[in-house]
Amino acid sequence: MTDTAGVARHVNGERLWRRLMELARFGATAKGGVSRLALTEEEVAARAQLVSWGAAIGLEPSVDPASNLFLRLTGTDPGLPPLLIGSHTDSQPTGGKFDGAYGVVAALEALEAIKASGQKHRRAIELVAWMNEEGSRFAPGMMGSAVFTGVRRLDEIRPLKDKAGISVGDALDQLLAREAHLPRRALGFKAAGFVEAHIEQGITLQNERLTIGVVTGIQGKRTFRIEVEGEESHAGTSARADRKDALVSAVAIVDALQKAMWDKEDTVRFTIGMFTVTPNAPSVVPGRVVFSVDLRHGDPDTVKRLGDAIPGICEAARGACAVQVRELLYDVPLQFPKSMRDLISETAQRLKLSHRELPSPAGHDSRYLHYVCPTGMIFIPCKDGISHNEAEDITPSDATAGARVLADVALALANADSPND
Ligand code: HGY
Ligand code: MN
Ligand code: MN
Repeated sequence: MTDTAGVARHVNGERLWRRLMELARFGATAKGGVSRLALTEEEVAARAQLVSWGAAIGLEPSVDPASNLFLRLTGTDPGLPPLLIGSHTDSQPTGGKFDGAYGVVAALEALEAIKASGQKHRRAIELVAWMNEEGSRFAPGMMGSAVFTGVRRLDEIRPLKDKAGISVGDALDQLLAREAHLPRRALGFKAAGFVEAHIEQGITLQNERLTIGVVTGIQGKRTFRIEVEGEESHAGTSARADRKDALVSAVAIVDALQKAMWDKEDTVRFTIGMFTVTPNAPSVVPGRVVFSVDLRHGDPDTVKRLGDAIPGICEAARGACAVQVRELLYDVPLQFPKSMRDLISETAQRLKLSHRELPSPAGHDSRYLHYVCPTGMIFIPCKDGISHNEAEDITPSDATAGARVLADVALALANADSPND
């Protein structure tokens, strides 16, 4: 095993924190968060900043047809599949400064530390910023990593539209035109492995006063779009008996779903986060309601049972309206390989950082990379477990600790064999 002890000490916590704060400027909100939706001007600017930081340390940029961005630190054997480290730069509309951004900036810091250490590594190590992890502007999320790993096809996602009717394809073409100066990369090259550093987005590490989370896996997730079709009519003249009120039906469906998904152990994660009423006018009986369903659980049978029940529940509660249920995503629970978990645990141990294994209730691009290469995740605490919220916060020391573990793990993997060699 390569002696990587010397790498972590080259991680520069002040530089890491400064870059995190600088990246947070792109899409900064008044409340201290970020709104940096996928494929927007804000994200183009954030990516340009990453490329500029990378250029200063000799990282070679490239971008694939899904606009996944790569910054490459070459190794002594360029023929080997590279190790990938990174996360995402897009955020929720009222997101925090660290969800995704921490993993990308920590990866940059790890590359800079590895280079500064002078330690040799056989395979290239590439920072990656995946396209549209959050799935907020364009649903479903994790589009860039899904296309990179073959879980989805690019021609399947290009027609999908945001609320303004802009397609992924048009937004992609615009961003890629702005990055015409960056070398192009084929879609879906072989990777030796993937490691993602991320904030926990939960409260376990804070409660147990621990610094590093060794992620065991990711819970299952199913997302749906529910469309309720009624009939617009005059609020003053149409009788209740004659109405096809899409809002009344949607509320009945939501109530029935909430009741069906309720569990006394409070382990089912059921969320209706998006809810649009059309025409959304005070004196018009709503003709159409569209809302999202996000269902998650750690047990595969529960995810199957509850998700499969959704269409029937909607049909039974629709009242005078019609209802259409579209499933957008069905991801089963997964466990990361023990070899990756052990490497992260041993590294945290050697760096004398308190740590424990724990699952990820939140979704990550690591899910799809897990399907094609050995994958692991490193968590750091986030204040009170708050995330997908402008108040999201971490400490500089935890941020530095996570980057130190990432740097050592990356160097070790860059000198290890991979099943993809
Ligand atoms: O929704 C998720 O779990 C991720 O944070 N996008
Ligand atoms: Mn994230
Ligand atoms: Mn997120």
